[in-house]
Amino acid sequence: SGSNGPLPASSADDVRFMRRALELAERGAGRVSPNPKVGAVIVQQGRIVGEGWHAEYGLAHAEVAALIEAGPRATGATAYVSLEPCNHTGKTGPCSEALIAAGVSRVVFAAHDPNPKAAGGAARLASAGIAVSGGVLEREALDQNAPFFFAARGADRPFVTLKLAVSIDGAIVDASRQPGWLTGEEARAAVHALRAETDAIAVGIGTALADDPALTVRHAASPRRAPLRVVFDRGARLPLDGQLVQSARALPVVDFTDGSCPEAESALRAAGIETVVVASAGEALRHLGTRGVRHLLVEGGAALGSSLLAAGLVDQLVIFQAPVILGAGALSAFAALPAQRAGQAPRLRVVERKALGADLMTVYAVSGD
Ligand code: AOF
Ligand code: ZN
Repeated sequence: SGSNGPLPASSADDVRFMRRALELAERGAGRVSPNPKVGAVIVQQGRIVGEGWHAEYGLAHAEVAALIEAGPRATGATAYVSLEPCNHTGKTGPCSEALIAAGVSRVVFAAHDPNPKAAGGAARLASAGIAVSGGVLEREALDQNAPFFFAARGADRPFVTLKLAVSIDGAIVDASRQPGWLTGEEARAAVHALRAETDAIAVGIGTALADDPALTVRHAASPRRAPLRVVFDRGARLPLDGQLVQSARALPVVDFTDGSCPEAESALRAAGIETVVVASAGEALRHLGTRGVRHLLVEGGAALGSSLLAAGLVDQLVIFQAPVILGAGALSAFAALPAQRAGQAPRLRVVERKALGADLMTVYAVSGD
C-alpha cells in the first residue's frame, strides 16, 4: 500500500535488490528465533550503499543496521526489506521511524509483518510521504520464515520439518535393515545447519536404538540456543548407555512415553531424562509448543515420519537424495502411508532444491500454501 498516486511497478532491480535482502537475512540463521530472519539493503541511484540484517535476537533490526552503514547516503534512497518494517517499540525502536528520520524516499518490502504488535509500518511510512510497495519476492520471504508465519497464524503446535536421507529408489534403509550412511559430507553439514536453526530435534525410538544419535549441532556454526533433544519413545526403551542419556545432564532430552512402563520411565528420570506422558503425537507437539518450540526438526525414522505425515503433522519435508540404488527389499521412507494413485496423488510444492556434492537436497511444502 502506498500514497502519492500510482505505485512504482516492481522492476527487475527491485527483484534483484530484494534477493540480496533475502540473502542477507540468512546470516541471522540460528541467532534470531523466535524472531524472523530479516535482511535490508539501502540503494542510492542504483548502487547499494548499506546492507544489514537482524543478527541477534533482541538486537538491532535489519533496517537499522543497513541505515547505519548507509549514513547520509540514505537520504533520498530506496530501502529494500524482506519483512514490512516494524512500527513498534519492542526490544528496539520502530524501524518505520528510523527510515523516516533517515529521509529514504521509497521502501520496498517482501511480506507483511503478521505480528499485530509490530504491524502497521507500511501505513506509517506512507503517511510520511514515502512511496511504499510490498509483495516483492513475497513467496520466498514467507518460505524463508515459514515457522514464524506459521506461529503467527495462531498454530497450537510447532512448525514441523521432516528430514530424511533417501536413495535414488526412495529408500531410507536397505534390505538388511542395518543402518548405513547414504549421503556425503556436504549434506551432513546442511543437516547440521538445519539443526542449528530449529528449536528442537526429534527422532523415533527405532532410530535412537539403531543409530545412537547425539542430536547436537556439530558441523555448523553454534546456534544461540542449543536445540532441545526429543525422543518419541512410547515404551520408554531409550537405552541408558546411549549418547542421549549419557549427555542428558549437560543438554536436556525430553522423552515422550505412553506411561505404560513406569519403572523404565523412572530409571530414565534418574539418569537425567525428562519423561513426559502423552496420549498422541499431536499432544507431544502441543507440549513442545507450550515450551516455546516454534520449529521442530524430525530426523526419522520411517515409522515416526509416516505417522506424523499421516496425522497431518508435517509442514515441510527436507529430502536428501544420495546417488545410490538400494534395490530389492529396501524400505521406502513412506511405505506405511496410505496408497495413492499416480496422477491423483497431491503434488507437493518445491520450496528449494540444491545440489550438495553428489547429493540433491529438496525442500517440499507439505501443508499450507
Ligand atoms: C523489522 N526488522 O529486522 C525484524 C523485525 O522483539 P523485537 O523488538 O526485536 O521485535 C520483534 C518483532 O519485530 C518480530 O516478531 C517481528 O514482528 C518484527 N521483526 N521487524 O522491522 C527486523 N526482525
Ligand atoms: Zn523493526
